[in-house]
Amino acid sequence: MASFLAIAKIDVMNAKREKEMMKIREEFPILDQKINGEDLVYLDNAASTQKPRTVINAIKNYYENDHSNVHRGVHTLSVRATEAYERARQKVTEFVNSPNKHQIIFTKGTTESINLIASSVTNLIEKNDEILITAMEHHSNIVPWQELCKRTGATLKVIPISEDGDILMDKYREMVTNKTKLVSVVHLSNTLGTINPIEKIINKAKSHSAITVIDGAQAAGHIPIDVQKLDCDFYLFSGHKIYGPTGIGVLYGKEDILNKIDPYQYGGEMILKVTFDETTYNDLPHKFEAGTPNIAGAVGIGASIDFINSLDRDLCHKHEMSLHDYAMDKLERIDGIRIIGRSSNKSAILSFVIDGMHPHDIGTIINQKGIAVRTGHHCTMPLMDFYEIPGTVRASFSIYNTHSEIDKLIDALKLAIKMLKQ
Ligand code: C6P
Repeated sequence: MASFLAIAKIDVMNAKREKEMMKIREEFPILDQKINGEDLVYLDNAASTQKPRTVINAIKNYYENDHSNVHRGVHTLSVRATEAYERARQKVTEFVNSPNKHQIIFTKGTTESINLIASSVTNLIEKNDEILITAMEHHSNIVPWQELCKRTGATLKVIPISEDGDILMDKYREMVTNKTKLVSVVHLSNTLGTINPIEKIINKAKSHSAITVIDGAQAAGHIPIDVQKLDCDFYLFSGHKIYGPTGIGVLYGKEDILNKIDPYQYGGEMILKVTFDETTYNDLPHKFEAGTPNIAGAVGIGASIDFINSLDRDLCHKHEMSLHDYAMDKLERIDGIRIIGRSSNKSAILSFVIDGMHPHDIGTIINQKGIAVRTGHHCTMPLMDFYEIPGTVRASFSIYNTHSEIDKLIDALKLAIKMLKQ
């Protein structure tokens, strides 16, 4: 057991760090409000993070001063909008260390990015091929592959996980064969918090020439991403989980495969020449961006990347993990609590169930105390089946949360348990 002095030292370190982080909290206007007469405690960051003033202002400024359509007009506003849109693409390029900016495609979000790939690779998948995913995937990394398998006759295979919530790597290695055509894995599980060993997963898949897809929806805001180092074929994430707006997402792809696969949607912008007889497609990235894009969303994601780049990411990580560990320690002292997801390589996501109590009831009661958590299956129903539970309560922490907010969460949970036991 840690000595009293050691604990006191950790507390001082946490307090010092938290003081730094509180300057950042002031940048998030939404957090300063009451819910049901209580201070808002926002612990639903894995669903969507809140937005700093710089992101809100960038979007406002764009609409107030620069808005027009992109890549179409020769007039000044169209040129400005195009420059703003392409500047955002450049920021994303650097954020993930893509070799160049035409490998960055703007989408609606992670879900659309995966659907795009699953639709566009159809011509590369054949009957008897196998597609591998893990047991902890979000529905958006399951259903598009099921549909692809229906279209092509390929088989979807699921890599099993341990009770703690880690991928069983030995099983994975056995499952990769010459039949494996594509491996799609979540980088950081939205339900368990597990950070998967994607480097090893990608390497193994590549040894059998399988296409690799990494769902970075939860990871991109927490883990620095280097797609060249990872050497994956595709990496994807959503703006709204990295302090940016909703309705904008990113698909990074390797150039050769992006050139090989079919467009996802057809129409304006994605063409070079159209006649009634035939159409030739535009170059990357426009081949995959049919129609007027979410220009303000791109400006917003660009501003969110600037915001992340302004942070001390190591400090942020330590702060989030200190909140996680503090909450875990307090939760484990509550009778009847079962933590779902105990990987030794975790992020600041904490899922749990309480004996005999439905997660929705707990979520509803603690909302009365101003506390926002997510309850339910978190779009990972097969994972819920694996743990034989209907859902979990999930608290997910961000840079602007505080240790005293965790105390409020614990007090509210104790109240909920008391009420639900009556
Ligand atoms: N998870 C959550 O509360 P979209 O909705 O397209 O931005 O992201 C989908 C998605 C894909 N993969 C993972 C790992 C995710 O966590 C999510 C979104 C949210 O956990 C909403 S269900």
